[in-house]
Amino acid sequence: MSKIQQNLMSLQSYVLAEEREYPGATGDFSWILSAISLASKSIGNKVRRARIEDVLGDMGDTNVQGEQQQKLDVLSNEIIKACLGSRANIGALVSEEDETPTVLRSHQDGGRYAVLFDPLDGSSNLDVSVGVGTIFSIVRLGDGVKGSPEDMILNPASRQVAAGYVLYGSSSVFVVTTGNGVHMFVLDNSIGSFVLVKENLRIPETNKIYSINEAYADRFPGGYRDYLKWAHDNGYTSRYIGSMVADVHRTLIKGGVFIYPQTTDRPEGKLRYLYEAMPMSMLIEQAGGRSIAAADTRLLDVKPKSLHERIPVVMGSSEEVQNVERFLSED
Ligand code: P6P
Repeated sequence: MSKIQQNLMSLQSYVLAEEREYPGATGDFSWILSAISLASKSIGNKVRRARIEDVLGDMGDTNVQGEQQQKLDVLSNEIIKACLGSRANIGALVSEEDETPTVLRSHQDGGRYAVLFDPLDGSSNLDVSVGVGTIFSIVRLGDGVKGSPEDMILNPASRQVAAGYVLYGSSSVFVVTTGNGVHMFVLDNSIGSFVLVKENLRIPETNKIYSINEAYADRFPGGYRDYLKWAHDNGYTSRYIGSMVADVHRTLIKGGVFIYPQTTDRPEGKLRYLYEAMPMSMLIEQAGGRSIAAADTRLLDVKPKSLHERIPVVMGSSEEVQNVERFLSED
C-alpha cells in the first residue's frame, strides 16, 4: 500500500484498494462508505452555510431522546437516509433522530447490513460554530437471523464491522476503520474528494489531558470524583468542547481520556450506545486505545438491549483509561 500512499489517494480508492487485499471482499464497504462520504459533503456544506441559509435554531420539536431537534438535525438525517437508501446491500437504517429503524429491504432481498448513525452530533453547538459531526457504525446482520430489524440488529450474531465519523470543523475530517486500522481523510474542496492524510493512525499511549463536564461532578459516582482529585494533583489539563466528535477526535490525535459518566439524574449516562459509544470505541481500540463502560467492563463487550440505550463512556489512551479504571474499581 505504501507505493499507492505516495500518490493522491481518495477515500473511495483507498477502500477499494483495501478490499482488493481480501479475495472474498464484495465491495460492500466501498459502496456504503461512498454513500456516507457523499452525505457528509452535503451536510458539511449545510453546516458551513447554516447562518447564511437560516437553518440554525430548533425545529420547535423534540426527538426520541426528548432533545430539542435542531433544523440541521432533521436536514442531516434526511440527507443521510437519501444517500444510504439507494445502496442495495443495506437492510435497515437506525438514526438517533428516528424512534424506529428505517427498513429498506429484507435479509433475503440482499439487506446484509444495517447502518446506525447520529446524523449531526453536537448540533446544539452549531450557532457558536463549534465542531459538530456525523458518527456512523456499519453492522453486518447475522445470516439467517429472523425477526424485526431491531431484533436483527441486537442479535449477538450481528456485529459491528466498520465505524467512523466526519468532523465538520476547520476542515471536514473523515476518520474510519473497517477493522484493519484507523485511517484519516480530509475533504479537499478543490477536487471534492476526501484524500488520505494518515494511514494506521495510533492514539498516543498517554497524555495528561482529561475531557469531562466537571459541572456535574457532584452527581458522579465517587470513583470519578476521586480520579479528578488525583488528576488535579498530578498536573493534568482539562479540555472539554461538549461535542463528542470533536472531543474524541482530539483524544485520538493528542491522547488523553474522554469521559461521560453516569450521574444521579442519568444513571445510564447520556451518550447513546449503538451510534455514538459503539463506533467511537471501535475506532479508539483500532488505534491502540481502550474504551470501558465501568471498571473491568470493555464497552464493546456490553450486549445492547435496545436501539436507543445509553451507556457510560471512558475512552482514550490505554494508560489514561487505566488511571480512571483504578479509581472506579475502588468505588
Ligand atoms: P453535556 C452533544 O449534545 C452530546 O450528545 C455529545 O456530543 C457531547 O459529548 C455531550 O452531548 C455533551 O453533553 O451534558 O456536557 O452538554
